[in-house]
Amino acid sequence: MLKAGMIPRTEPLTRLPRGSRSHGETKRFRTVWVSDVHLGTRACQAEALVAFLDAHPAERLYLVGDILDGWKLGRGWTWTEGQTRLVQRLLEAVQRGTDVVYVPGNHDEALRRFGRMVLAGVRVKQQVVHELADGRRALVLHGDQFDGIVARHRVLAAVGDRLYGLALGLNQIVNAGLHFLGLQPRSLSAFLKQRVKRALNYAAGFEEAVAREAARWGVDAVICGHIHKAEMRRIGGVLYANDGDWVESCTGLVESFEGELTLVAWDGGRKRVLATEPPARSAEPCLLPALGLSV
Ligand SMILES: [Mn+2]
Repeated sequence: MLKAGMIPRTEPLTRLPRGSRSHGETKRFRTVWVSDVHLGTRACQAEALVAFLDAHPAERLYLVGDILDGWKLGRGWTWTEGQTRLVQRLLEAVQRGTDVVYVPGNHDEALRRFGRMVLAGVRVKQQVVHELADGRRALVLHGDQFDGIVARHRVLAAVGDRLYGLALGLNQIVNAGLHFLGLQPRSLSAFLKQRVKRALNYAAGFEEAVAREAARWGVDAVICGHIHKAEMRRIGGVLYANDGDWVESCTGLVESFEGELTLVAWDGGRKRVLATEPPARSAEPCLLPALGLSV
């Protein structure tokens, strides 16, 4: 698990007016986050991402992991002109004064060895705390760190499924015992069924595990990728934002100069707003404690 001391604070960005100009380019956003591009695979939507970056020039660009798919190296490696163009576009962003930060994921984990290094002007960070324009702090990481936690839930779910069958039979015996002792009967099977149903939902398990970790850090938000499911919602008082992917959904997260986050999709060359920040009052309780599963 991550250690508190390992997460460095980013240098706060200088507050600049909306549409600030630097290096001859008007920066229309304070920050942009993209992840799961999977360069080197056939599914990579490189051209779409180039168009997205052209439409969203930012002061800072976070590449939130699985940008380059190292797992495909030497085996089914696919490279296209569009992918070369995307690499050029990223280097252009550096030249245009964008602070490009690369947070490696599991498919480009070799880059994790370059943590704290600067490669071609791109800063490599294991995970980082980004300070939003309004002062809120957001933990930025790829998210594969939570696979183990979610996998353990799946094992528990499988075990739970077996237990459920057993519980149906046990229930009658237990309740007969409770009745004998003059206590209220309880539905053990219903309790287990609820647990199993929830644990089987991988995405929800992942999202909640990430949000719980962020809450442990005392940050206001967490921004990740990895599961290729763009999402922005409040989980237990933490704003969970997943910037999605560039193999299917073509989605990214942007921050305005006021510090407002918006989840956008690049749909046939056009921008479509997927989600804006939910108000703090719509906070939903974190469901993991209700499961009683320790993480
Ligand atoms: Mn990943």
